[in-house]
Amino acid sequence: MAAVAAGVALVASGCATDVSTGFLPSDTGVTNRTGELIALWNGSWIAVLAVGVLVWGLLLWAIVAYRKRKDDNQLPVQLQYHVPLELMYTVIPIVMVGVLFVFSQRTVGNVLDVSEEPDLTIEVYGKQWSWDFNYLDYDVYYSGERVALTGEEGVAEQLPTLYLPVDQNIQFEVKSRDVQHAFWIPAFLYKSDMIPGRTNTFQVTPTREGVYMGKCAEMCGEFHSEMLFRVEVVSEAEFEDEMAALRDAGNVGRLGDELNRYGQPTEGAEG
Ligand SMILES: [Cu+2]
Repeated sequence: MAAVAAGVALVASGCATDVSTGFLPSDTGVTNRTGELIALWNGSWIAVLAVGVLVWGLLLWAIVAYRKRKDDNQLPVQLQYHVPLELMYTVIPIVMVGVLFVFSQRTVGNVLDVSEEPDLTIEVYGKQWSWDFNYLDYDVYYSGERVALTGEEGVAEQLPTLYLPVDQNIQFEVKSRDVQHAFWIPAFLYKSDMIPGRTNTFQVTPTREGVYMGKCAEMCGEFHSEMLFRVEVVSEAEFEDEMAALRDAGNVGRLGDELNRYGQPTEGAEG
């Protein structure tokens, strides 16, 4: 009962405090996807917690109500091969998994839907241990270098920076130059594997200006932990300035497959 009480208290206290930093995530405004992703996450937790409370309650009830009493040395009624009971505890879990599957599949389907025409396409290469960003519509690129985490001040500002214009539908085409990596902006609540020889594609519209952190989410070698980047979601005008700055710096063109470790070509987008 203590565990149940603690669980209920945790949920209750989370709901009572500031919603944006509460027990359940609720900051839905970072991208056009974060609302439904948070709804899926929170809905799943509420569902499994409800099932948990029911199961713990039944367990405790059975333990207490059917405990062995003094002078009671009879075996209780035996229920093996009780077909209705066995059907029940086969069918109910299947239904529960089915419900979680349907909701997950619906949300993932929306996140992976790339049928809309993007406003902007950015090609991202992961490489041991940094990132290349090709802004295809502007024919400019940025080539990142690993920044050693020395513990000194100001290192975060030196990280490779990916610029994104706010309120534009951006198509990401993520690839790898060498081994498997994963492109992850935690605040966007989505990560995409980067697999040598393949292209993974998704679209997202950042809806709030700000600075976010990005990282590699697939153990990829010695300096995996330093494979970091910054994301700046900026106004259209600022974004144009950054593109012009890349052009002025001579970063014209695209860093393509020819720089891959084995020169392997990357195949087109797969759904
Ligand atoms: Cu990596």
